[in-house]
Amino acid sequence: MLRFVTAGESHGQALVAWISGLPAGVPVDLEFIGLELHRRQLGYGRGGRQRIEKDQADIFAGVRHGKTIGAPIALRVENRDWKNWEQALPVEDSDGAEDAQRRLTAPRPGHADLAGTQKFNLHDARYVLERASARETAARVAAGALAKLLLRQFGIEVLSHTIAVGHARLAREASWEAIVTVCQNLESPLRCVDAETEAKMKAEVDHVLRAGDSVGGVFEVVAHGIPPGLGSHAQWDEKLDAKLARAVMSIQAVKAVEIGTGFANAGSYGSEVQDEIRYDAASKRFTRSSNRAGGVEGGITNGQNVVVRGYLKPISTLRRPLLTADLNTKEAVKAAYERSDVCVVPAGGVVGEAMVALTLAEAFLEKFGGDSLEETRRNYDGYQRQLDAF
Ligand code: EPS
Repeated sequence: MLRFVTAGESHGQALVAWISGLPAGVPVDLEFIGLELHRRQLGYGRGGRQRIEKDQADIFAGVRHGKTIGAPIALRVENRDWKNWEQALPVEDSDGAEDAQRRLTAPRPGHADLAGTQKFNLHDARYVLERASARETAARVAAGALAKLLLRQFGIEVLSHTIAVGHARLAREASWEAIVTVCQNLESPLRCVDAETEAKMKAEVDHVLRAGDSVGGVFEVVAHGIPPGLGSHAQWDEKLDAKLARAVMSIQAVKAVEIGTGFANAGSYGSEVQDEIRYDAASKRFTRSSNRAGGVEGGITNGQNVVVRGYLKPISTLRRPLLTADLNTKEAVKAAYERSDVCVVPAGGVVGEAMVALTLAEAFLEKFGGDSLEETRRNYDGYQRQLDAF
């Protein structure tokens, strides 16, 4: 069973990820993990923090001589900003430590600040926001890179692109080749496949930067090379679309998830929505005329690309803050402002890739099993022969 958890606060010493259940013998390319972490840090509209951090994963368990050994993997991503926060967030208490605390008592509407302080009975939102922060997603991306390395052994790739920022939206479908190309271009400001739309997206970011506001958008994660048959229709909690929705919804600031063209499908007729079935004799596989289902039917992959969209609300930290009530005095005040990003859609996409890769890797290992990569491969190859003979 593939499992992963993370620990760490935004301005603590480090973020930590623990991932368990990968078979032994998966090659671990540290450069690739570093590249994934770098990709998450990019994007037009990021704040000053990304100039401080240069994320790298330090693996200290479960990988030896460049391969997984079947043991739990533990890794650490350092927070370089910690040196500026050691006094504010010390592990041990000491006399006078209170004076160095950076309290936040004006909860930001839309953030975990208020609900978290009430839940944990804290009269300072600092500890809540430290863990609610999207900085945590660096650890998810490192874990997701390991899932991608497993999937890659079977020809599966997971990438993402930006399809909307604020009011600017990509009006056409993107081919897999175009998504690959835009992902390879690390200079791409918003990872949008269409230059004209990207210029409009940049203008949306410029507008909120000037206005002291923030802007959300939509990222699309696409998984390519997925065999039919991952997930199951048989039980509600085995449905792959449900697992994908949960995984992507868990990303900070995501408030809606769509599989394929799910939202538009609800307002269309059946004949306009279902993807017609064809058979390709050369590859001995069933194909489709379109992919509005996003590669999942009945909770099972159908062999088409798996397409999952995450809808990000605008970030809740605003330079021109909204009104709130102070946690202690209960008086009306302006919400707290701390240095922050104004748009994180491209970064959200990279995190979406990690969450989709982890979910697909879990489903893949559920279907094919295997304690070693060789055993997983034998099972996978046997299934491909079954499909050939179907
Ligand atoms: C975040 C606030 C900002 C972001 C941070 C997420 O951090 P800071 O308050 O230190 O400037 O930069 O994201 C990251 C540090 C990151 O690496 O993604 C928040 O409140 O969610």
